[in-house]
Amino acid sequence: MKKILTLATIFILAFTNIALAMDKIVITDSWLWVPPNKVAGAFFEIKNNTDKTLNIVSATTKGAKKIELHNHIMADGIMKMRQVKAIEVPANGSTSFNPHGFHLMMYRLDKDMFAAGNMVEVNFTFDDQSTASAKFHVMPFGQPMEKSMDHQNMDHSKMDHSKMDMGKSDAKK
Ligand SMILES: [Cu+2]
Repeated sequence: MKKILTLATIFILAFTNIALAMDKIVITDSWLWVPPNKVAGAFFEIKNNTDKTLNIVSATTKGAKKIELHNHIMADGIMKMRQVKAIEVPANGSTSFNPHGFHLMMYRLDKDMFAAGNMVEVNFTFDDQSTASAKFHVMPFGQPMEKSMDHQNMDHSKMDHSKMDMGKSDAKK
């Protein structure tokens, strides 16, 4: 009996070690592009393998003087960009950064480092002081999401298509 218990203990310890060996934070599909306005937008998936909610509170990279955390929100039918102080990555969950939602904005870029085809390393800091880093692939602007709107347009244009769709198309027939 004692032997069985010992074996069980060894098993539990082995599993614990596997769990500890797994990265707390995993960042995938990380890419960025530099629209004509010279402010880069960066996008990725981030997975939190811990039992605690983590909040991204800052990001830095060589070659950009400043990185802001942004979100896109709909206000009165218009898509607007907002700087946010932190972005949550739920416990044992993930958060998606994409051109239509959360994203990083990088300002005052080193043109050479941000040339298409390069890799740019970004370092993240979380609210528990832990850090993570990932390499971001610099894509040519307009790819791979040719149909997505660039930041400049999103910032200023009135995206009130939702209003147009609400019954008015029938009235015009
Ligand atoms: Cu933005």
